[in-house]
Amino acid sequence: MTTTVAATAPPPAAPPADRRLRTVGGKFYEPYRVSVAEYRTFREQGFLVVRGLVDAEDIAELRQHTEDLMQGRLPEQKSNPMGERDLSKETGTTAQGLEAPPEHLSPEEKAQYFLRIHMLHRKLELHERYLLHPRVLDVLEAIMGPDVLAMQTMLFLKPPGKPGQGWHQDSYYIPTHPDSLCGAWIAVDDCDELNGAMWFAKGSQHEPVYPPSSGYGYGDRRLADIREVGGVSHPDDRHNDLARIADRYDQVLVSAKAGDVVFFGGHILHRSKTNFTADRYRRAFVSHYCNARSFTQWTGGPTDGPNAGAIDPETKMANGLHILARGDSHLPFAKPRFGTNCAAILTAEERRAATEFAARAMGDMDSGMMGMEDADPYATDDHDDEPAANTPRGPYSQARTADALPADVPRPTALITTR
Ligand SMILES: O=C(O)CCC(=O)C(=O)O
Repeated sequence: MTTTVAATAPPPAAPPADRRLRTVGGKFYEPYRVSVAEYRTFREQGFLVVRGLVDAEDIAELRQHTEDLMQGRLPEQKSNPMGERDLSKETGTTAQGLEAPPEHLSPEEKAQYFLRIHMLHRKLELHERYLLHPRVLDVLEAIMGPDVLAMQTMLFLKPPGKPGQGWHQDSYYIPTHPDSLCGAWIAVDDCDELNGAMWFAKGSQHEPVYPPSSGYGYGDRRLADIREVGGVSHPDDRHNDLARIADRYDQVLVSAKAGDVVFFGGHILHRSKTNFTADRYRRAFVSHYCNARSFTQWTGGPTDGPNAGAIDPETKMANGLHILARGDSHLPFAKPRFGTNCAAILTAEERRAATEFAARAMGDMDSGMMGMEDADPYATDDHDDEPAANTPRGPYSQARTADALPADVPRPTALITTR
């Protein structure tokens, strides 16, 4: 008797890294390409609004999630009942944990128990997925990347009547060196002046970060005449010293539709006000990122449990706690706990392939170019999209790899690869 052994099918080829990074939760996300105008807007005014970046299906998922969370319906909330509180004593920065509001309350009262919850991407798969949303990362990659480290998440529920957060700068709370912090604020509800949309002091991104006169906070203390500030984030301008600095700038209200995303750097002064409506929520999913080549000692929470050992004992570097979202880094980084596709799940080779930018060869010191030699000696138009019609195009510009050069052309010591 002969036994036929079925040949084992080879495992399916892994999809190319680019496609894998764009597929999150089984859904493929079309790339978003930032324009030059958007890049300039981000630099000039300190923030950028990208309309409709997150689609309606994702917003519906986020909204349903916030409703379940406010009603205490998530399985993760069940074992953590919240105590009764005097809600009138709470400020715009009072944060809750992953707790269930007291059972006996009405649905409206339960919702009033929440203003904001931080760092749920370390506990809930859904939050990790929105922290690593491919289209949000597309924008970050272009404006502050290309190497992007995902550090923090906050879910703002802000039901009717709840206070906003007064003037502040985000790098005061989350310092990175070099300072490259950037926030991405996803509107889950439409928002305007009445329900507490964000305000920005347009142009204040050029201000240093003002350090605290006491308590938690960081700032540019090396500047000779920097002022220490009190009351940062206090919603009443009379008690918030940053209000005097914000008053030097145009203060711009950023109304948004659900799915719009607001990007803002760590120095820009911004605030939100009370939700003055009786019946509209102002929910937002907010994440903070830095360039993955920046060093940070900011941990974002307890450093025990799964985080133990991620902090460098000598330098106190905490990069190893934060997720590499795009690109690569020579510094440590974490993998996503729930396995969301992002740069951290790629192999080192795949990451490197995506981050080889350009090469310049060390050339002849007598050439008058200080030892630097253009990899493509014929390249004369490194700014224009289209070269002028009469621009000489040499063999180096036409052949994109050294192998493709005609045999009689001298090989350059290095060739810029254009992808
Ligand atoms: O959404 C808000 O009300 C404030 C958000 C904010 O200031 C921030 O994310 O830094």
